[in-house]
Amino acid sequence: MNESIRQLKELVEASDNIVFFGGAGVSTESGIPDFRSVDGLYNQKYAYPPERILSHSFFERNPEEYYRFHHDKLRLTGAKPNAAHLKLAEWERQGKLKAVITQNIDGLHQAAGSRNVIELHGTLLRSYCARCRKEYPYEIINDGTGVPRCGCGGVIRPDIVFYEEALNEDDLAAAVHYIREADMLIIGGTSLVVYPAAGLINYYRGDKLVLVNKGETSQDSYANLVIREKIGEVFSQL
Ligand code: CNA
Repeated sequence: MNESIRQLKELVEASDNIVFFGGAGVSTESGIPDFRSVDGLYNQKYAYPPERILSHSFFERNPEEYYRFHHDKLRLTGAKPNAAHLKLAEWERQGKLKAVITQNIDGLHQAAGSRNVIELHGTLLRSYCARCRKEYPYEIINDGTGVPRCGCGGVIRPDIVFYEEALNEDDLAAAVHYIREADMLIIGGTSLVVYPAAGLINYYRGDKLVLVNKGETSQDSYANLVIREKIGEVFSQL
């Protein structure tokens, strides 16, 4: 175990009010590509940039093109939680961790056993009609092809937050609350460029801000401890 991981281990052992804030990098070791790594979705070629395809106006105007992308890249295909998801769930069971705040939409924190998960960008595990709001099991999108339609004629959509859409206010308020009250904030697997989610970390008031990210982020200089390694590999040593 290297020195910075040993420091992280000591901080975790001494805390009983940890909050974790994470992003797509938490799930790459489960086989789900992120957006901004070299092999991430933003570096693959599509007719439109992914930010555009994943926007509210694009979904409304081009549901066929949206669903081509969705079935190709967002379909859930049985990924399993990795050591990072599992360790966070274990800390929650031990009463050490109060909340996981995630930008991910893959449901892997809950699959690992975490209960208090704030999904800032929604989840692929729920879907509903964009016109009449009737709810549908997620398989109607995940196991289907083409554009899924409701009995009312509306297009069924995943319960994720598209670009141009607002985050759920209750989720945002809860995230602010947990971060503000946290003794230790661990940020992992996020490039910290998607707002307003990335701005939430400014609510942290403590002196145990730990960043675990493969690449550099704009917030590295504010952290008390920076570990530039794979989060699953790091957490498997804690
Ligand atoms: P991002 O912008 O793709 O950044 C990911 C960050 O994680 C990068 O800085 C990488 O260097 C880093 N990273 C990648 N793998 C690892 C690893 N194993 N260990 C540590 N760090 C790693 O993703 P963000 O989450 O910051 O951006 C927010 C978007 C991405 C949200 O809206 C998500 O919904 C969206 N997204 C989610 C998923 C998912 O649910 N699994 C997948 C892809 C994109």
